[in-house]
Amino acid sequence: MSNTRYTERAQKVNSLLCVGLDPDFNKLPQVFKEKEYPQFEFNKWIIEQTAEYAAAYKPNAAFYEACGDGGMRELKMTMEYLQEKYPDIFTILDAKRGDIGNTNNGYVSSIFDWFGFDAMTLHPYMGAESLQPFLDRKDKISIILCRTSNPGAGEFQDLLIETRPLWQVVANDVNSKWNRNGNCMLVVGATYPEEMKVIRSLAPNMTFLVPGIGAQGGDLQTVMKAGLDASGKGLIIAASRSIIFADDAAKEAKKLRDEINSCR
Ligand code: NUP
Repeated sequence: MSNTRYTERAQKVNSLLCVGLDPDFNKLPQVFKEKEYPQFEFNKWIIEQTAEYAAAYKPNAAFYEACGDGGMRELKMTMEYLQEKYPDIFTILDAKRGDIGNTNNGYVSSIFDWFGFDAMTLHPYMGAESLQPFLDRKDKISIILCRTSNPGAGEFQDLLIETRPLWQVVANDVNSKWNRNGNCMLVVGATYPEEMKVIRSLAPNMTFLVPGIGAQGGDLQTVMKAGLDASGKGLIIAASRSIIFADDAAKEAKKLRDEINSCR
């Protein structure tokens, strides 16, 4: 099953940590800004420091798109570097894609095949029928937004559909209908642990990608209690800024990996 690439890596390094590669150009140390490939060189430096603690890496497309064609090239260089040096580390492109089916074929070709990512984030707004090109890829993972971490997440996600909020409908339907190939995961923000508890009960065996620890203030212990599955797994704990812009990225990654493990 496609899910196994994540679980095998998590097992191998005893870690549920995902380092977010969000190299906001303005925040890069000056030495990197002056290089020919600033975002790539920064990522390479971060990867070298954090790889032993990382089960996954998650670049967010926005920070690369913001740098134009150079950014896209450096995202590709980052992927080539990971594939060559750390082929067993799970890779997620955070881009929250989703369009009509025919157009989604383009995203599949680009993100899964050309870049070679193992997984990408998708929004469910256009329905399972539209996402079929992603869901049909048994060798890749579709990570569906369920309960996002942002303060205004509830504007639509809390709207009631008969008696249940939309985020519960998404959790339920992805678990029971969309996941026929066993290749779906859910995005569940660390800032909403009560909702996470409910989502775990609706989708007991599904893996959650959990952003919101670190810069967004999610509480790790509460999240781990709410989200772990029955086997003490089922979570990908993602942190970007709090690791990559720390004074010592290796120390910060190790600390978070250890804190996660002490809650398992
Ligand atoms: O609900 C979400 N919240 C969120 O922060 C879904 C996401 N994909 N993200 C992404 O996770 C966000 O765009 C960023 O790439 C990362 C969180 O970064 P940080 O707050 O750890 O720096």
